[in-house]
Amino acid sequence: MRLLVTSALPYANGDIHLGHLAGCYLPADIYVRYQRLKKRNVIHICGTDEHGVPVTISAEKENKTPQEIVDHYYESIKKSFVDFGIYFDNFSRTTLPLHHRLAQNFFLKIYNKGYIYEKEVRQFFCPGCRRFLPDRYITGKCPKCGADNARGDQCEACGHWLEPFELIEPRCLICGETPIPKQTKHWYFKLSQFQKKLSDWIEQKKDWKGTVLTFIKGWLKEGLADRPITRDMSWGVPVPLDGVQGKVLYVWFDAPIGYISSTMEWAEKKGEPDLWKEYWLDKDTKLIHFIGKDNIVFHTLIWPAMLMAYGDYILPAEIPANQFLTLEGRKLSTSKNYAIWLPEYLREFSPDSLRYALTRNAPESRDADFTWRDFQVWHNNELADILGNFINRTLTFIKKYYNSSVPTASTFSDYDNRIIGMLHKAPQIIGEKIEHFEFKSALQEVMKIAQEANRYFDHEEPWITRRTSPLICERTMYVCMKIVTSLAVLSEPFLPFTSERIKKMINFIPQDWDEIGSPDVAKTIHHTGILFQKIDDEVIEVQVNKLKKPKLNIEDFQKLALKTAKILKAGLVPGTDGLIKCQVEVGKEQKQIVAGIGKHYRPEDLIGKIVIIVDNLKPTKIKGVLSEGMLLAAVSKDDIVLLTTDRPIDSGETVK
Ligand code: B3M
Ligand code: ZN
Repeated sequence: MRLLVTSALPYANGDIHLGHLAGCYLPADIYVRYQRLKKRNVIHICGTDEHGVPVTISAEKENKTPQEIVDHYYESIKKSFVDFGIYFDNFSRTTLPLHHRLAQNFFLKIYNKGYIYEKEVRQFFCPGCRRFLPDRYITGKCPKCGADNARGDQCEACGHWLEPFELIEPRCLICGETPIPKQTKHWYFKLSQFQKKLSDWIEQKKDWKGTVLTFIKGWLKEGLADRPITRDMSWGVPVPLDGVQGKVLYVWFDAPIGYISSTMEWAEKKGEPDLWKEYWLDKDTKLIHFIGKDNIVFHTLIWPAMLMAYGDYILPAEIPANQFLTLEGRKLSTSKNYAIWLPEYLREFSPDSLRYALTRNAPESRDADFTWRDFQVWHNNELADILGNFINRTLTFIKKYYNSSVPTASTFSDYDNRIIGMLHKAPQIIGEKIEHFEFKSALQEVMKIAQEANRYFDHEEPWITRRTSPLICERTMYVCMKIVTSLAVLSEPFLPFTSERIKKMINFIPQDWDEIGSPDVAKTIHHTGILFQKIDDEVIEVQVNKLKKPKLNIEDFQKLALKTAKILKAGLVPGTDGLIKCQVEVGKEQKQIVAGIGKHYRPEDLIGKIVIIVDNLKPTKIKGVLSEGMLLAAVSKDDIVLLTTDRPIDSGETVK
């Protein structure tokens, strides 16, 4: 048996965030690491999805070419996966010529088999940009909830899926003009023809997740409609038909083919160019797609139908899709920049702490919420106090009292035997859970061992038996080392960096999942160290506050009346060493503003300066002194610098 594991191809238009990790990459990585420890034939395939409107919109927003955008994010995404310990056998890109060729051949083959037909349709055309607008290039009011800025395919506010023509007061996202309906031509995939075949196929998937099956059955019940698989754009895989120009394959048509092209690239790099065939053509391979909730319909219905239409390839055996992750109770949003971005996280914290939090609270069967507070509590009270503590107390004890050489034992108490029995059973219990995609509960089992271990250590009191009955102490420490050795392996799929550190500390590298139960134990302690440093409240507070900074609409910004003002008089507020009281002229008006700049400016140096103020703050008293506005300044760690204008200008002018 062979395992071909894929993770959804992330769009190369932004970095990876927490939602992506919890949705598919982390569970996939745990699964694959486990399978490797079981010595099974497994490969993990991924790559960036570099076509489609998400990429071209980002390019237009950032004033770059699509190529520049995908080049940048390909590198950045790839690196952050490595740093987070997500291991892929191949991480490809859908802009590779190999992929373009394969996607075009795929299209042609099912076209020639009669599964694709041409159709005239009406579509929005922007007179300003002189081009047809894909769904996501159109915005307007949602017909359902009335929210502004609904996209042409979905309203983010209420979640309603829609057609561009349903939008109220539609506008072009790029130039703002009102688009007009115009005739164009597209190619449709005959999805409707696969209704029966897909239903029969899904019928056999009784052990798939309930959430996934419910979703699929809903679609099947509504009846599958044919779907357009081309777009009027220039960025993408060109439609491979003679005389056709300016049309590309719809991104969701070419992206899943990326799983195959990435496997081909892997085989080529390995110097065995035909090896991919074993994985994609042989019925003895189990194809497993890890995906997030929003990708379910494409992977469970449309993609299998494409594969059925094509004919040769195997169909997915498992599609363990997760539900959504929310962040501090709110939906993650890339466009509103409301997320925790992986590269940013990794600059401050260790990968395993997040791997732990996201698995402990995985959205496996329902949506889950990530909070920084949980993250801190779990890191401190579980990783540090339970797992880290047990390993540290065992290793330091052996180092101190046995000169780093692990004692041996031959007779055991009932309690010892219970612990040893638990270790023997653990690989199977945990393994089964992982094989059923129950990662959360598998991790709980690992932590249960660490918890039991601490209880055992406390009960045995080796710090006492060391003097009263040395033989018992030796056997306790032997059993403790057995636990440490087991934990080093059992934790590997979940906490690979920690596992690696433990193995180094004990000079022992068990590599095989099933070997853990065997009597083998590390013989010496190489070094000791703290595995998890506690995370302080202040550190967490900074992160929580980062998320609180809301994004403003232009209307919000316009609420501020920013004005130029001239400082007429200035003096220290008596009894303070940092407050300066300024009389300022704002056009024809005069007002008093108190500012905390006394450590960086002398009052006399301020007189005559043109500064920028917030003119419409409610008057307030600072240390008993009236203040009717605010001076704007740039603030660094050890300096405060007032904002002034680039050229002389009158006071009272608008700043915007
Ligand atoms: N790029 C959507 C996403 O990133 C899409 C997945 C493709 S998997 C073949 O959520
Ligand atoms: Zn336009």
